Amino acid sequence: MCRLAIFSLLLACIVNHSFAQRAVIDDFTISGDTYLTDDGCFRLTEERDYASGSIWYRQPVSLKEPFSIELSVFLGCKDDSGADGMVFVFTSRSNQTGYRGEGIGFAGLRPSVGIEIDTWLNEHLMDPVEDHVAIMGNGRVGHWNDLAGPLPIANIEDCAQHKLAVRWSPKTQRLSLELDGQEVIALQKNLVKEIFLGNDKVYWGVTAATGRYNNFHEVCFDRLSWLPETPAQNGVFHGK
Ligand SMILES: [Ca+2]
Ligand SMILES: [Ca+2]
Repeated sequence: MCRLAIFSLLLACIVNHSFAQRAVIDDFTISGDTYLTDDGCFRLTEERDYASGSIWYRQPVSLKEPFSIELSVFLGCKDDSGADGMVFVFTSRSNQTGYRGEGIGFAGLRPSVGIEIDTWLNEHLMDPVEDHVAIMGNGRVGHWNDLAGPLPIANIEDCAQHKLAVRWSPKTQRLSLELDGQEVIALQKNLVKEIFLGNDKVYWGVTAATGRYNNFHEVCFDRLSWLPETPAQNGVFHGK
């Protein structure tokens, strides 16, 4: 019975060219102020000024393959006075944290693509008043450099976990971010050629930072899936 189940699973994987995995803690490196919490998540910053942290998946992913990365994030409980946010990052060099404060641990990392969730208004960076998302290139956090966005989102410093899904399709060259099941921002770009100088192998990670104001920032890894290109087939292995 068990053998049959395993065989069926393997067959399903082969037929659908899809594979998903749950990571273990050892699959990640951590830097800065990050530590592992009792519930198996990573606390990137405490409610403390001028903190920063990041986690990085040890193995690179290939941008020649379609995949999705699913995470749960927590951006603190302070709406009015909470800062600064989190960034999901692809980069050629892993295990680094960029500038803290308004840099959200992403500023200065290059070559890179970052999808930010920004919770603090920095007027000189042309931040929207609302919490917002943007897709940024090469560690540049001023919105005049954005690859996509900025786009406002509902307050995310609500003391609750939120589901994130980052999806990449090499066929359509489309990178997207879903927040709680809704797509909130997307970009169509040849990332391998235009950002990573022809290198398709990139590391992914999540950074967070605080500055003169702070909040808790926490991330839990849910799954990494290599998916078929056709949307109709997606979701085969999305059940936990
Ligand atoms: Ca907010
Ligand atoms: Ca900001």
